[in-house]
Amino acid sequence: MTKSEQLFAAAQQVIPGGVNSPVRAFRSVGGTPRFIERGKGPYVWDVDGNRYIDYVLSWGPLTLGHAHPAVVAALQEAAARGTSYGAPTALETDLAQLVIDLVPSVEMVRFVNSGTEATMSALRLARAYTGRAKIVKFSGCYHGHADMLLVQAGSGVATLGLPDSPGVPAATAADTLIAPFNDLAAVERLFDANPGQIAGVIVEPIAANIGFVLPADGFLHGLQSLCCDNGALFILDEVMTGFRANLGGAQALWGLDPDLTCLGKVIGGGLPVGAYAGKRAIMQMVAPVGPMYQAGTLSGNPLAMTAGIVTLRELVKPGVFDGIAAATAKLVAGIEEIAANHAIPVQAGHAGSMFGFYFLKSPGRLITDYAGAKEHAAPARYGRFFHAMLERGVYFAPSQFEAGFVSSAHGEEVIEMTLKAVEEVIGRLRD
Ligand code: KE4
Repeated sequence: MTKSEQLFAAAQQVIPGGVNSPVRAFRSVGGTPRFIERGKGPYVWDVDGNRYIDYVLSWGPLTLGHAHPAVVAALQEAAARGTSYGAPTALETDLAQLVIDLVPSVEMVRFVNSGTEATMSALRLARAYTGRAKIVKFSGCYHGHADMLLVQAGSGVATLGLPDSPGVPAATAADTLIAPFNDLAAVERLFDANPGQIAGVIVEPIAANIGFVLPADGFLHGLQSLCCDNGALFILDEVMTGFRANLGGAQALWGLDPDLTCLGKVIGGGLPVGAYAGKRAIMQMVAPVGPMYQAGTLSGNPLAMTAGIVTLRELVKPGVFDGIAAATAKLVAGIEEIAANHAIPVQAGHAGSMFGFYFLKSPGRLITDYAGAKEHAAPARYGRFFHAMLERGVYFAPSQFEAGFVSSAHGEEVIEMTLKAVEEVIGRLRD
């Protein structure tokens, strides 16, 4: 037995499925999850000493790669002053200001401890601000595991093929209305059928929890207009796309002006952070200024703030973000070229430093929403690809329904090594 196998067996005795987040369990690709011992730059090493080029990067946060020297040094210095005070610090103001400076629509920020808390709180705020109860989300989009959002969700729910989670009361789910991603007419019908009842529409600007599906032209601006016309809040869940699709998030890339934005991942630099943010008039509803309650023992934690500040300050340095975006574009173009040379149908996409690709059952750009991903993707082929790449030291997401990420530490040589492994593997994928 490998050490990962031994550790996995032990972990399953005391932790459900041996993991603290389902998608880590390799359930959809099979095999034993690799237990990681350390990371540095673009690499992680498992407990058996195997090195991998990491394109999971903790599911997005590590835009500077693992153990960036500036982040580690700042955390060591901050920890020596104490790890948490339960009282305000200047660090929270500094990170809030960085977010406000970078994300066009944001005027105020509230920090929480995860993306789930961010979206959950943003929706409570939308309901408080509008006095309405219903929300709209999109099938396959994943906004964390709050009850009202675990309705036709993506990510681990899609990976495990779960219908919807038991334990979510029907009454809760009843206020969550669903539309297909990229289907503006369906949202218009929901507004017509629920006049004056919809508090907000929440959407991932890129559907990256069903793999990687870009918005159709006009879809996001259409949603924004529908919300404005119907008195509902337009909420962008940029937990994943924030500081990845573009330095200012997808809203900067496509010129959107959401009422609220949910953030996480990158702003914590690998420590637990989330945030909900947006227009001042709306954010002033939040306690203690306003009546909408939300709180958290470790919200704005000085270590998490420190890691987020250092990460964003590094990311905004000239050429850093553009360098990661160029490496990402080169990776995706290489995968597409190799697949085409071997007549293996794939559908790939990228935006800034995030990407994704589907192995398809037949050629064409077929996938525009969750139903399309389930119909046209070939997850068994992806599983074979995943393991063949793992054997060659490349760690992609252990699920066809997840996106991939590149960091500033993924230099030219690392991308070349990855594409060389893709070339070795992809030709053998024929069924
Ligand atoms: P967290 O609660 O996991 O910090 O964030 C939830 C969340 C919210 N919104 C979006 C768009 C997200 O992608 C996520 C979490 N992303 C998944 C990966 N696709 C986290 C990985 C996991 O669940 O282990």
